[in-house]
Amino acid sequence: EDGYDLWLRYRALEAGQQDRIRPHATALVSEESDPTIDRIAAELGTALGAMLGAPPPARRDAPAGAIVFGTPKSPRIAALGLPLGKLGREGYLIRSVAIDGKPVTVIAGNTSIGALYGAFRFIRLIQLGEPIDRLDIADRPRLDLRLLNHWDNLDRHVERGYAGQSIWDWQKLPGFADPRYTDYARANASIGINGTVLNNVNSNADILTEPFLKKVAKLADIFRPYGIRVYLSARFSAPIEIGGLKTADPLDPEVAAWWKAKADEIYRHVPDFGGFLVKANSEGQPGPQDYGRSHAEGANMLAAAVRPHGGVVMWRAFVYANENPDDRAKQAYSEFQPLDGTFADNVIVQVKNGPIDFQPREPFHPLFGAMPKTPLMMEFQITKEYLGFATHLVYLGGLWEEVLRADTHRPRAGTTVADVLDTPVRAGAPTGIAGVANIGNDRNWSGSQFDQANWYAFGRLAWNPDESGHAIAADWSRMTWGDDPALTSAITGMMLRSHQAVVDYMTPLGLNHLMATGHHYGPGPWVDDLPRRDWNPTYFHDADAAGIGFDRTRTGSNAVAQYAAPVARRFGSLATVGDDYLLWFHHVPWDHRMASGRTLWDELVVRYDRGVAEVAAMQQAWAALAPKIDARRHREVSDFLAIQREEAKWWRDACIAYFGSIAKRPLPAGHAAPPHDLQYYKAIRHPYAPGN
Ligand code: BDP
Repeated sequence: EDGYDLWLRYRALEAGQQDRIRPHATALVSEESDPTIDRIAAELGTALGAMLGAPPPARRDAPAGAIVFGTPKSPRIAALGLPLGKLGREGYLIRSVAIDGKPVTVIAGNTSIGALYGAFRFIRLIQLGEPIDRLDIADRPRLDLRLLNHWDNLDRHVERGYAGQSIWDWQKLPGFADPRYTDYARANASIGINGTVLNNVNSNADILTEPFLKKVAKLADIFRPYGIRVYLSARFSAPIEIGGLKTADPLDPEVAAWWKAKADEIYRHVPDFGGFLVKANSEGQPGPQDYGRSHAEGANMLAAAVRPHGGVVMWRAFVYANENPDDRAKQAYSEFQPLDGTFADNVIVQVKNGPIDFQPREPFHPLFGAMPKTPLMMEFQITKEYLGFATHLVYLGGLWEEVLRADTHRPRAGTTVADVLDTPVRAGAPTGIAGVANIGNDRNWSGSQFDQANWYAFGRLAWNPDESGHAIAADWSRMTWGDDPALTSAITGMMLRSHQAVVDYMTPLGLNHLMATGHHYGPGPWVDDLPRRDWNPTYFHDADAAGIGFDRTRTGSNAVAQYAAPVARRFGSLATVGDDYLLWFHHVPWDHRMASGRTLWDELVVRYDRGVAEVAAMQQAWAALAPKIDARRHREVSDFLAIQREEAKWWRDACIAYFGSIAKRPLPAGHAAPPHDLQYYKAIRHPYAPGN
């Protein structure tokens, strides 16, 4: 096995289980015909065929044990009078019912897409060994837009991508459509993803030209039956680059007219095009501020272009412009919060989970809850840009759960980030979540077997942000590695500890942004020579002889004030901030007494060692699973864990060597000095890091 099958692995069930399922899978029955219904029939056929030994036959009548699927357009389903009213366009119902006195299972939605999601859920029940004889399940997604963001360039290089090249083979499209596009759509539909932004936010305007739109249309045609819409990252200066205009000023009528015509053209190719994602005035990208206009003026102009077609504009709040703000963490809030209420109603502001940039751990972004009149969507990063790339085993379900459950106290205590996301700001306002994809053309899709779990978990949390990261990990493990309780408990154990492990061996206690120059991979906490202050790790950790940490309290940048008062008080006080965000918000003396009773310096060392030890524990746990796992995948993971261990050690040694040179305190008893001096770690040059 090479991992290509993902969680849709559909291995034969053991005989007893097959015997239990077969009486409830005697036939596949549908009275409708549309491309999605065809896909449901195919998926149920493939899955049940593989798990039971033979696919149930398609039949027009509904014999006992049939699986009847579709919408109320099917007379049989309509006659059941199912309570589909509250399930919306994408919800489904799975029920054990009687038709003409015969027991059957009905999988129904208001649309065939709803039924498709129901079918994937039904398959999952069987994969997980759940009983299927007395089913009564009703479910619908909590968020409207559940999107992947591909940071894929048109030359197939993937920014921050660690799984090979882009899966979009633009050169061969539209003439040749890799069958893999269909498997991509199946996998996404199985977890409820309903949209995909095909190209990088650092966008190339060429994607909006006719030849590329034909390629985009081909992908859209493949994805449509799976309920997946395509979106594109739009380059704000496209009217100049491909339109021959002299300006991209959003208030210039010619510019607005150009975008309107461009949108009309896109919709001629892709009638259900989802809309644009825009990175503007950030990291050198063009934007409305180039013309003295606001983010809202830029977004609204684009929104007007797609509005007649029902499209949206997702305008990113990740602004990291070429000025030197007093605190980088404050910039998005400072620029966007005052614009609340000024965005058109088909604009959604897309906010990263934390205020800096996908660090191993960040407090939740202060914009969540602070723009009550503006739809905000979450941007998570599935690709592990700052978490060891594909080789480090880090399960992100826990990190995301932590963010989604954080209490914003806006407007009141108990309003979590998830609540902010899934409560429309007015009737009909869009809600959503995006994940920066970790998918490439590697056979295993994600660059590592375990990174598939992050794609999977993202989809499950996008469907229901209240799901538990633990439960999702267990489901994934059972479908990916085999349904054996000992295996599941060992694997989920590794996954659940893995996030804290990477935090500990890279950036413990609220530290962040410590990587060396040119990549986001290895350690470089000493780096202080980059032209912008807020590019340097020394800016982020601010270590000196007295202590370490970025003072974001009132005595410092006062970034805490961007949070609701109770949150600001908690983060702003040394007594209540807790270990996780300590050095994010405070500059703390090296001898500060921690909750553990240790000094801060000792605790830092203990954390670094704990992180490395956790990786060693994962290696051991994994080694013990060899008899239960196919050789190829087992070896791949073993090798990756060995790389992770070495690199965790590298992070630990380099950071302790450097911070020790500033703290000038002895290592706590039982903790070894780094094997080399600081110069050695400073001299390490990483020859090649993918995805930059
Ligand atoms: C940073 C990445 C950079 C992205 C940027 C973004 O390093 O490659 O372009 O975020 O989100 O994390 O726009």
